[in-house]
Amino acid sequence: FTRGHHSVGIVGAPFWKGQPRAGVELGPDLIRNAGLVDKLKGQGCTVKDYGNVTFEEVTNDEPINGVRRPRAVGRANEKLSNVVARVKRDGHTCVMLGGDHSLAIGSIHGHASCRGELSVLWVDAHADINTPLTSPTGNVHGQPMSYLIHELHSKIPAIADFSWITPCVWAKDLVYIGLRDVDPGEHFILKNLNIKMFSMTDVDRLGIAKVMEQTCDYLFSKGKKPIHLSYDIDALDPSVSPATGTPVRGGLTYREGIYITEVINQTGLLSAVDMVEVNPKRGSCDAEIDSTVTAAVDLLQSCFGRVREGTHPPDYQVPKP
Ligand code: HAR
Ligand code: MN
Ligand code: MN
Repeated sequence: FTRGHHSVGIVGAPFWKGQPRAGVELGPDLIRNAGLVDKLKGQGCTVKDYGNVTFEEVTNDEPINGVRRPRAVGRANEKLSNVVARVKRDGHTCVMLGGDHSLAIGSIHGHASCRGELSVLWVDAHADINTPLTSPTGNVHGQPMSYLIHELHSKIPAIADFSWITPCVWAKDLVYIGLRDVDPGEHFILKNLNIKMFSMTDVDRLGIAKVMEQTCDYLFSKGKKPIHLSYDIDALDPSVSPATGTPVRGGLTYREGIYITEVINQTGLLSAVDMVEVNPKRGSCDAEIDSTVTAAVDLLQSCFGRVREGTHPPDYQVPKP
């Protein structure tokens, strides 16, 4: 096969407590049941499935500094961080199947603990960079980047079970694509820290090809580092991925979404991927759930070398009659 010989390690994180809507914990098994492992193997990848992380029940998890379910979220991410670090130590590109986007804390932290400085590409309708004190909701899935950015460390209050988190990403090494629902505190942070972002307005103006060219030029200008792709399925338009907790109109088309992953694959630097916020309970029929799950699988296939033009083995011969 000419599509690259990726070694992929899959970790399921069936966790929902970074947001209030049940069902997102079903994401990992739905994505697996759609054939992810066999599809990746079919395109030439070596795949090891590490199974699902198990998370402890936490009682008496009252908010701290407005943060909801802080102990459950903190402990779940600490555990995930350790599992992702193991997957990276084993030499795989790590695929973390969520679960809600609070899990990016553990996924990026674990990745960085093994690989050092990273480039982070965050594909999402939302910036997920509220601090506990700017968050309008207290939901940690709207906050993960704030805990990870060095420049925001002084703005983070003490929270039980978050003390293990050490910032590991510089603001200059983060790029957003797909933004269209950003809170005032988040917008201030993005501008104040001069964080590179391509909102949907930028996708409209430039087209996705120039967005990806500029994304790669920008990230490489800061030095070639392992790429952590954090893909929230709500980056895609709700007509493509309706089964998600906080859909926002006017998102990426299926083709734009796939193109992003094709270009990232081409860089050869992809080191970890999160695929989060698939929530079957938010779909209103099977077709909506299928469309969302299929999109997640297709995006992951493109991350690992699937190309739309097709391919053939190097020794292929057209059969003679
Ligand atoms: N910005 C809002 C908040 O902080 C909403 C975050 C929403 N959801 C996500 N994240 N799916 O990407 O609560
Ligand atoms: Mn998100
Ligand atoms: Mn989102």
